Amino acid sequence: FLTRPHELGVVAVGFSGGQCKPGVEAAPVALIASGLLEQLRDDLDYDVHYDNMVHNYTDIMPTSDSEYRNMKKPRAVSAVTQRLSEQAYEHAKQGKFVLTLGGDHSIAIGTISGIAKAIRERLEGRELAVIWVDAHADINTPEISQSGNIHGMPVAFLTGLAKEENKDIFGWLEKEHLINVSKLVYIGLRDVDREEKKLLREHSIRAFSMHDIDRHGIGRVVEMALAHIGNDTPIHLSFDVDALDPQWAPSTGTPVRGGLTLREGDFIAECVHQTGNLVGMDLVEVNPSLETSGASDTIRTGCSLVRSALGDSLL
Ligand code: HAR
Ligand code: MN
Ligand code: MN
Ligand code: MN
Repeated sequence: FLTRPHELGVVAVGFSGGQCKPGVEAAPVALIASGLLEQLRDDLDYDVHYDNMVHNYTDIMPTSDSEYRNMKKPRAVSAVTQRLSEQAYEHAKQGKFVLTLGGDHSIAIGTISGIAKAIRERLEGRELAVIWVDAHADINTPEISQSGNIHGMPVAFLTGLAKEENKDIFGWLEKEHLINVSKLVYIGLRDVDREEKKLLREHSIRAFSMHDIDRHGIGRVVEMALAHIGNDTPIHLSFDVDALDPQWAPSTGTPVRGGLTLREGDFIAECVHQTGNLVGMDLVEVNPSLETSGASDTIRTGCSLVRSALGDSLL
């Protein structure tokens, strides 16, 4: 009832402005060229709604974009995510599953805000839960960020921990776009900044680090994550490919050793699919121009994660 089961809206976002390494904007083309959408259509029977373009939003790029509150390229990231928010909203409002191929993780400000708003409208005020699979927490507010890169901040803006009045710099985010910290769960964390840890503790945010996965096993961790969210809650899966160990996903901007195996990543996605409550997914931070010998492996990994979230490999 949460989505029309086989209607899939795909948004390809060729955007890299949330961080400093070029190349991540080429990921959607690489993922699609490797046959991902045909697999979803032919093997998994989705009715794929794709506008056949990689959006880079050059038409709305600001001409000047100086730092603001310590954020790099704030106007560009704000404009892109605002437009993406509307695209994701349109798909989700029609009951389609929203699959977004990034791009860096700043784009989640757009996807999650748009889907959260659509879900509230379609399901009488229901709140969207988010499972954030990542080596990083991406919950820096502009002031505590060490880098100023907005891909390290999306969760802060989406939860309202970071706020800004200026409409050109995320001031377009309204209450209906935001998610509740109590409906947010992390899996895979292993590189969290000191000030971010403080925020996670202060707001009692449910987070499963690699340590927790080593201790309990991935099966128990996913079970606990889903139990925290509760039954009959619409779920968005925001999957940063750097959650996986660089062995499986070397071509990414900020790789961190000691990550998930490919099977653990796929398993998370499969279990979230099995709830029947998944309404959207982001796949982000694939950067084919880094570690070029590993690019094809990273792209394969990305495709596998998406297929798993859409019900592949379940008998
Ligand atoms: N925490 C660091 C920062 O704020 C690194 C963030 C890296 N982020 C991503 N997305 N790759 O998870 O800059
Ligand atoms: Mn259709
Ligand atoms: Mn991330
Ligand atoms: Mn990350």
